Amino acid sequence: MKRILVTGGNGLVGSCFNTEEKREKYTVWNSKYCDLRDKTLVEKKLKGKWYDGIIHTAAKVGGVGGNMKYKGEFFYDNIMMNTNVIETARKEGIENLVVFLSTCVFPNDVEYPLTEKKIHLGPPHFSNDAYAYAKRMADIQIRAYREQYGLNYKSVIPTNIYGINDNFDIENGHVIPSLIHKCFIARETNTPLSIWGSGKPLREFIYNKDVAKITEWVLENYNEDEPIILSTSEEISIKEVVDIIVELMNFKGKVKWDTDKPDGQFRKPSDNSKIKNYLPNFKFTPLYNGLKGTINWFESNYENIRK
Ligand code: NAP
Ligand code: GFB
Repeated sequence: MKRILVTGGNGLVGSCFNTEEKREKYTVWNSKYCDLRDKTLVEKKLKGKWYDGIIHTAAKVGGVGGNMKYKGEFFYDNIMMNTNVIETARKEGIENLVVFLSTCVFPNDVEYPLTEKKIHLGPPHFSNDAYAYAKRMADIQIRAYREQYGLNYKSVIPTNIYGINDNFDIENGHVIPSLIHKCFIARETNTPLSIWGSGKPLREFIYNKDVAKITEWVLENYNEDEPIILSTSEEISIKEVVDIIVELMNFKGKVKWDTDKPDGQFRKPSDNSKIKNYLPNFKFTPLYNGLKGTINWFESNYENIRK
């Protein structure tokens, strides 16, 4: 494919395509260029533009705190953006498209590990149900468009993603960017580092650049009705993540656990055998190395980061 459109070009995943060396092949949109909730605007911006494919990363995204506080926006913004982009791409005759779901869309009460076939087998966890159902509808729209129009539209299901260009918003962001930002402030102000919850929940983290590389492959090579999980299938506790961040940021102060804050879902272990079968030699970035790179980038770009 020669010309690919990427939405959410300023985001954690989209920014991986927003680089000098990728400029020739990838066109990136951000929310200032086109508010994807506005169908007329999406149609106007895409009219007559030819792309071999679209990587649709744009979304209303946040951690457990943001998801619980802004359920209405997480539902409306995501269902409008996905519906508009998928339908307008169809009308413009664009044959290949990837949308992003998330492992939090899976049912909360289902036999583990999570596999692609289990996506609609029950209600998601209450802490992110609005976001999860909006995302599930993108999977339904994708399958419907494959069936009626024969389009090579598909979806990927990443686990928790982290890396440079993340959103370091302490209240509404995800755990890794929030902890890096809070640890920085605690170190600079000699105050305790406050962690949400018990530290017992387990998560699987995947580096944003790995997600981007695999998504490039999915757009150009994967053609199945079923979505595909993007995961290292390596679970780690929040406590262990805190220990690594504290070590890498050389924080010597007190760490305190704020159990009034939500633990969210206890775990969401995923089976990555499908993507591993397709890409048996893919080397996932080890969490320790990814965190080290993200923290160095955070410290040297603090003034200009999203926070
Ligand atoms: P992100 O960093 O928050 O980036 C999302 C981008 O979407 C933002 O840069 C924003 O653009 C754009 N956007 C938001 N509202 C928009 C609107 N109304 N119109 C146009 N653009 C809009 O998100 P991410 O972490 O890269 O996530 C990428 C995809 O992966 C999303 O679909 C997300 O649901 C999914 N996902 C994320 C995670 C995770 O842990 N981060 C895990 C699983 C799945 P501006 O910056 O220009 O406003
Ligand atoms: O990343 P996070 O907000 O998302 O939280 P989820 C992960 C875990 O980190 C939870 C703990 O157990 C939190 O209690 N945690 C500890 C913290 N300290 C903090 C902190 O300072 N900030 C945050 N945010 N967490 C999200 C879904 O769930 O996963 C989204 O709500 C999305 O929709 C995302 O799917 C990938 O993993 O709990």
